Amino acid sequence: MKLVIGNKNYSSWSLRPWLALKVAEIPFEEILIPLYQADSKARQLAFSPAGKVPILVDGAVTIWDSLAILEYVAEQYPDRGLWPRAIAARAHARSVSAEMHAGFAALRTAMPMNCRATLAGKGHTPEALADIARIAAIWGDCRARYGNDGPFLFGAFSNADAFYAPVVTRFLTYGVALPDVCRAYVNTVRALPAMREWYAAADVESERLAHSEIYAMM
Ligand SMILES: N[C@@H](CCC(=O)N[C@@H](CS)C(=O)NCC(=O)O)C(=O)O
Repeated sequence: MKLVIGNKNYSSWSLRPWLALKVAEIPFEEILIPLYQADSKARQLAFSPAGKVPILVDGAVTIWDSLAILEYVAEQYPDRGLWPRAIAARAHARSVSAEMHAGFAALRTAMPMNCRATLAGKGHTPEALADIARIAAIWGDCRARYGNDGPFLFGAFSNADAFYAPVVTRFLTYGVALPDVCRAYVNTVRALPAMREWYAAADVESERLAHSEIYAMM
């Protein structure tokens, strides 16, 4: 399988399938196309007519949306437990993942993913804080229900954690105050070896994307 992704520092959608594949120990070839360069769109379009990353290519099959990719990988590797095994927990995990996939626009706008930056206090708009409160409620509910089974949202690592991993990076970058249970969850995700690998690669990327660096001094 080939996974086409964008800049590790900035591409929140790319982090989701990359992290799930790494944690599930599913081998893949990474193809990184830096975003918003002169040739980026043409290079993305060579893999998918949607022209966005991430894109998973598995032989003749191409999947070009993070949620669709994670569904595909979970079906191809059912033994990896990428969705919880119990039907009620699985439905819950899909609900919180879909809520992330389709929502939290205010958080995304005010706090673009920027792994290597330290922007404590920036982007704390009322709308972003409302999104953060909802995410804290989701995480708190998951940890209360499934915490006995492990340190992730549904106990063991699942696609739901992959979906919220970019939010974890945002909370760290923008110094978001969180209840203890959410702070512990942030630390758990950040400490994953795969997350450390992603951050280390983001640190040494040279591109600076103006549309993500919204708090940079002009
Ligand atoms: N809904 C898509 C969103 C994909 C997306 O917006 N990707 C961004 C990067 S994080 C992108 O490719 N932007 C480059 C462009 O639009 O040219 C998914 O879940 O994969």
